[in-house]
Amino acid sequence: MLIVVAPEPAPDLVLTDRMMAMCRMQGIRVALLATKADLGGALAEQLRGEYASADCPVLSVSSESGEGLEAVRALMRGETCCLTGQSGVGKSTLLNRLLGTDLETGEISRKISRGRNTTRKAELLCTDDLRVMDTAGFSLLEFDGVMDPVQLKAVYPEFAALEEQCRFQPCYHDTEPGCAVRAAVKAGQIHPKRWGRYRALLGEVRETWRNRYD
Ligand SMILES: Nc1nc2c(ncn2[C@@H]2O[C@H](COP(=O)(O)OP(=O)(O)OP(=O)(O)O)[C@@H](O)[C@H]2O)c(=O)[nH]1
Ligand SMILES: [Mg+2]
Ligand SMILES: [Zn+2]
Repeated sequence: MLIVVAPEPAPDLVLTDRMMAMCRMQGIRVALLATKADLGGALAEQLRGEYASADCPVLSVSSESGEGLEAVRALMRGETCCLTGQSGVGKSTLLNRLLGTDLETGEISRKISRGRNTTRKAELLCTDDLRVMDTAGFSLLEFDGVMDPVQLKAVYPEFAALEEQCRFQPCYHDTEPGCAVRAAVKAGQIHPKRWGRYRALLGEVRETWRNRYD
């Protein structure tokens, strides 16, 4: 799964982390594509910082200037891939550049700085060396169904090596005393924003779990 993020529309990394978690629960490998790099390189740099220990490649690419296209192609070759991400980040534009297709693309609404949901269906496109699906963008995404809260931390690779040092087992790496993950955040080994988003998602999963019999 190639999760596409752009400087515009404004990135919502909670959506990114939710998608990443959902993919990993299904055994799907993920990469982050920081696109529209022609608008500036700050986003790719930010993502490289926040996802440094998240076990996913971060690629910087621009469909406008052509920067990074070959690296994306190399990553995709020999795999069946899917592009996902907020509406308007440039998924269809990127595929047009990579495959020479003529998928419909759409302007971003100036007023609300959001995509217009131009792509409305998922379509698998194949060339000699690429198999890739374009999908409809979104601005909202929910976990489907009830999940035991301990399942969430299992899809954060940055926690794996630390876990057995936590004082409590199982530890949710939230507010527990003696949590090795929180210590790693304090020590700068895990990015505080990535951990903060994990805690937000954990809160949500717990809430659904608590109300599972309602
Ligand atoms: N500057 C710049 N603009 C881009 C780039 N890629 C796409 N865009 C613009 O971003 C807008 C949205 O592009 P789309 O390809 O339609 O975005 P999408 O992700 O497919 O959107 P949905 O189909 O709605 O999910 C268009 O106006 C594109 O021209 C890029 O690399 N640089
Ligand atoms: Mg599209
Ligand atoms: Zn912990």
